[in-house]
Amino acid sequence: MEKKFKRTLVTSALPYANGPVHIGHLAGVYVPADIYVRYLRLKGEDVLFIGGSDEHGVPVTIRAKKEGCTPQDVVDRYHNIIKESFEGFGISFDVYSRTTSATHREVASDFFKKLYDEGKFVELESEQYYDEGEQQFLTDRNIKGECPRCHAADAYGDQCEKCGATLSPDELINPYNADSGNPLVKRKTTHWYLPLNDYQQWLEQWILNDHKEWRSNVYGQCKSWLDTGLKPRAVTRDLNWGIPVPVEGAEGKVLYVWFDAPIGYISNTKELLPDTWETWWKDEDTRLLHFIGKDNIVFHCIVFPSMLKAHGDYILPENVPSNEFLNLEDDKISTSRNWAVWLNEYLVDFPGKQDVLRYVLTANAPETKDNNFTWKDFQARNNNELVAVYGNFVNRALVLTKKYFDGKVPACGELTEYDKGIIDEFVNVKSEVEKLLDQFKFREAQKEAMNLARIGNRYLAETEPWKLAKSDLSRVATILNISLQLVANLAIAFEPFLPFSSKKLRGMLAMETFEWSSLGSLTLMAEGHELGEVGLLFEKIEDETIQAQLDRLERIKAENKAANYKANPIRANVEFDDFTKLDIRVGTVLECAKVPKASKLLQFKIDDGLEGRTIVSGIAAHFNPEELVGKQVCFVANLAPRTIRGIVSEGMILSAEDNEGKLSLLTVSPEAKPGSEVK
Ligand code: B3M
Ligand code: ZN
Repeated sequence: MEKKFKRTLVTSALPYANGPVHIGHLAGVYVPADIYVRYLRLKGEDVLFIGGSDEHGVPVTIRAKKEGCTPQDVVDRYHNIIKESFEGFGISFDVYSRTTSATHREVASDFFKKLYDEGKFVELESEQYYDEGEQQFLTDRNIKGECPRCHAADAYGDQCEKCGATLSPDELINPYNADSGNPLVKRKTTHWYLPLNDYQQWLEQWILNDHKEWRSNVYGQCKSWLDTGLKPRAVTRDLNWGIPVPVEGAEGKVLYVWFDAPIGYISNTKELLPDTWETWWKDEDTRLLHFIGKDNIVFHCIVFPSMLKAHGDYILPENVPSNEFLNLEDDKISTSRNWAVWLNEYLVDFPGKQDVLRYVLTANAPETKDNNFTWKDFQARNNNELVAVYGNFVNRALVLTKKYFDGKVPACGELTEYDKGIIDEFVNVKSEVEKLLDQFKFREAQKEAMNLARIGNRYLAETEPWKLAKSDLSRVATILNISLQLVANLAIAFEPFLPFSSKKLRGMLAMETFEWSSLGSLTLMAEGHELGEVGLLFEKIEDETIQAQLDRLERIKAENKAANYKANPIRANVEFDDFTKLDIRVGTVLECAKVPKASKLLQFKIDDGLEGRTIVSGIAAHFNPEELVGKQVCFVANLAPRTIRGIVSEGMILSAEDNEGKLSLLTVSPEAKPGSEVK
C-alpha cells in the first residue's frame, strides 16, 4: 500500500552563484519542479517549494580571481541575477535564499558539530597537492594536468572535459595549479570524513529494495555506486571561502561545499518558517522530493541521505526525480565556453514569451535521455503548436462568441453524436494528466494537455460554425458553448505548465480562478457569462528573430575557436646549410588556369626574371585562378622538375597552411622584382 503523506516538501538544486542560469538549468530542474509544485497547489495540497543559491565552493573563488574581485562580490551579483531570472520565468519558490545567509551558517555549522560530537566522522591525515609559491592547498577543481585516459593537456582534478572521464587529482600526469600554473607538491593535511562505507548496507536496502520506483537513470546510477563499494568522503577542505569548520584547531579549513549546500534546503525552510520548519523536515508525514540534474545524483541519493541518517532527526527523500542533460544545437551547454541560452538574456530578447520557453523545454525535456534544444525547433513548436493549435482554437472560439453572441456564453442545446464523441475524448484528460504528473512524466503530461487543444481545433474545423450562423444559430450556440468549455479546460490543464498564458486566458474568459478538480467539466462557463477582452494568446515568431539567435551562437563558436587556436608544434631542427640549399624566388603570376579534368590542380605561368616557367600546383580548391593573376608569389625555384598530368612543373608555389588546412598564398609587396631571392 502506498503511504499517504500530509504534506510535500519540494527542493530544487541550489545553482552555483558563479554565473547566470541557462536553459539547461530550467529544463533539467526548475521547470519540472515548478510544474509539480503548481500542480499540487492547484489540488489544494500542503506543499512547500525551496530554492536558493549555492554560494560556496571553488567555482566561486575561481570566478572571483578571474574578475579581480572578492568571492562575496561574485555571489552577490549572481545571486540577484539568478533570482530575477527565476522570478521572470514564474518559478514559484516559497523561499529563494542563499548559503551565505546567517541562518544557513548556523544550521550547517550545528549539523557538522552534532555529527562531530557524536563521533560520526573519521579524522584522517592524507597527502594533498600543495602550491608552495601560493602557499595553499588545492581542491580537485583547481588542479589541472594531463588526462591519463585521452591525454588532453588540461584535464581537471575531478574530471576531464575532453573525454568525460571522472578523475582524482592523483591520476593526473604532471599536475599543476590551474590558476598560478605552478607545479605541485604533496603535503600532509587533516580532514574529517563521512564513512560512507558504514552506510553501504543500509543504502542498499533503502534504495535498491525500498525505492525500485525511482527513475531508472537515478536507480541505475545509485546501483553502480553501491556495486563499486562506498568509501569515506572528506567533508572539509583547505580553503578560505566557505563555512569555517566549527572545531578547535581547524583554522583555515571550511566545510566542503557539498556538505553545506544540501543543508541549505533545511536552512532556507527555517528562514521561511522559523517556528514550524521542523514539521517539514522531521515529521514522517512529510514527503521530501529533490529535483536535480544527473550530475547531482550521488550527492542527493547517497551522500546527503547518509548525512541525514547520521544526524538522526531528519526524514529522507521519498523520490529524487533527476533529469539528464539538455544540449544546445547539438553541443554540450557550457558556462565557460558561453555556449548557452542565458535566461536573463532570453527575458530581454523575448519579452512576454516565458511560456514559450517553458513549453519547448518541457516538450523536449531530457527526462530519460540527453536531449537537444535548437532554435528552429523552438520556432516550430511556437508557430505550429502554441500559435496554430492552442492559440488558434482559443481565438476562434472567443472571436466567434463575440461575433454571434455579443461575447456572452451561448446556451448549449441538444448534443449530436459527433459532439458526444468529442466530449468522450476529453473527459479523461484530468485522470491522464494526473497519472502522468504523479509519475513525474512532465513531457507526456503536457502533451496530454495539448491534445485537448487539438481536439478543440478539430471540433471547430469539422463543425464549421461560421457557415451555420445564418441557417442554424442554435446549433452554433451549442458548438460554441462546448468550445468555450474546452477553452476553460485548457486554462486549467495548462496552468501548471504555462502559468502566464493561463492567467491571460482567464482574463479573456473573465474568470478569476478555476478549480483543478473541475478539469474535465462541461459546465465551467455558465450560460450568459460575459467574456473579457479577447487578444492573441501566442504570437508567431519570425525567421529574423531566430536568425539573430543563430547568428549569436555562430559568433560565439568563432570566438571559441579563435581562443582555442593553437599552431602545430615546430618540427625538428635543420642545419643552416640545409636551408640555404633551397632557392626560393619571387615571381609574378602571368597566367593561372585550372588543369582540365584535374579538380585539384592549377597551372601557373610565372615571370621569374629569366625565361619564365610553368608550375603546376595542387591548390585549386583554395583559390580562384583569375584572382591570382598579377600577384607576386614565392616559389621554390630549384626543385627538380616533375611531370604532372603531362605538364612539366618547374617549381613549387608557396602558401601558408593553418592546422585546419586553410591556405593563404605567400605574397610579397609589388616592388619586389621577379626573380628576387628569398632568404
Ligand atoms: N550547486 C551543483 C549544481 O549547480 C550544486 C547543486 C547543489 S544542490 C544542494 O549543479
Ligand atoms: Zn580525457
